[in-house]
Amino acid sequence: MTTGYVFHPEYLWHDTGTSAGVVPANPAAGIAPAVHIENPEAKRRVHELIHASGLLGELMIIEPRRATVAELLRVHTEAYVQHIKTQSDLHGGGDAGDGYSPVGHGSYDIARLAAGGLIELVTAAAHGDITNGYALVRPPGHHATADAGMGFCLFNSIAVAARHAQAELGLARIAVVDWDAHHGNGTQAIFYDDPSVLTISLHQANCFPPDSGWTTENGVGEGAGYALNVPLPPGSGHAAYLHAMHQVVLPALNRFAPDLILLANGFDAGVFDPMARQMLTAASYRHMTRLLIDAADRLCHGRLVAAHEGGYSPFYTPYCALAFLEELAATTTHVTDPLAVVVAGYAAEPLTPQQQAAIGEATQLVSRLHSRVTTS
Ligand code: 3YP
Ligand code: ZN
Repeated sequence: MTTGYVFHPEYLWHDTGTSAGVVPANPAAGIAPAVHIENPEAKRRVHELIHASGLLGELMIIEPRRATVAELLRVHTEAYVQHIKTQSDLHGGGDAGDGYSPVGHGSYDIARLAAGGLIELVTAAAHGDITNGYALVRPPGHHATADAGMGFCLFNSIAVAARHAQAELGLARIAVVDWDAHHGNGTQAIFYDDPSVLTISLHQANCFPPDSGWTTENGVGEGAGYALNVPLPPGSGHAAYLHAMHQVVLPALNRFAPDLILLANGFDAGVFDPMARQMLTAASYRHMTRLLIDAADRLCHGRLVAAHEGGYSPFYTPYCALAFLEELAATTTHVTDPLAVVVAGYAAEPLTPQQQAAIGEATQLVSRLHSRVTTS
């Protein structure tokens, strides 16, 4: 059992500039320059903790490379790839599309290094060099559609890696689990009519993008049934997410029987995160990870490959990520969640009827998935 790890200093050099959290600075409108919420700090601290805890020494380092244009074009349009390059070539940088997604000077190459890092990780998993792995990348990707960047995302690294796995690595059926606090709308849209890629997103209902990620979004054409959404009420935490894992994610994975599980691994459903109002703890992430690992062991030789997405609390994201990665590597370090005592009360919140109803609606849809598992 070997766990792969992808990281590169350039991931921290993706420059999101002086936005006031989310919106571009605009003195005339009274918006003073500040720091964009998707800045290197939280992820730098994740990497440092992986190193300082000793965990790094137990991982197989996988060197990223830049995804080629041909690899990006399996997912994105030529015009969109060119748009990101053009914005990236500007000295002051530009935006990927929605005004919230800065493209720093040079970020085109860094976004290609993020997508290529995930390609390399999936390749190592397919070849059996690693069992599972984690790519600590920036910029994130799960909101990016074929022809538009949004929500801080430039290229959809998970989608690029999924298409690469199908085209080059003989992995035909791919499940994408997305537990970032926001809807994985880009990944969903890219595979919406495709039954070979199952997308499952757990997220805060009607958060970002607005009016996106409802249970009724279930796939179209051949892909009908192969997009699943669990829009959880704001304030959902340990009990709701674990219930959703047991009632929706695991049964859907069992029926779909993937050759590979990709994880859009956002830690912004953590209780201290500024960009959502969910209440997961490091222990919640550990527990959810355990469940996915068990599913991957049962279904696809343990092949579970994660890409970092959101997670904006510099002081809590690192402990959620460490719990996740310890679990992936089937080990522990001397570092424990320093806030465990503080968050214990949140974790004990019981499932509410609203959460149960939301999860129940998604559970109904799991039975629409054609089951490939033959009962013997
Ligand atoms: C993008 C603009 C407002 C909310 C924000 C969400 C980014 C994110 O973490 N997506 O997963
Ligand atoms: Zn997010």
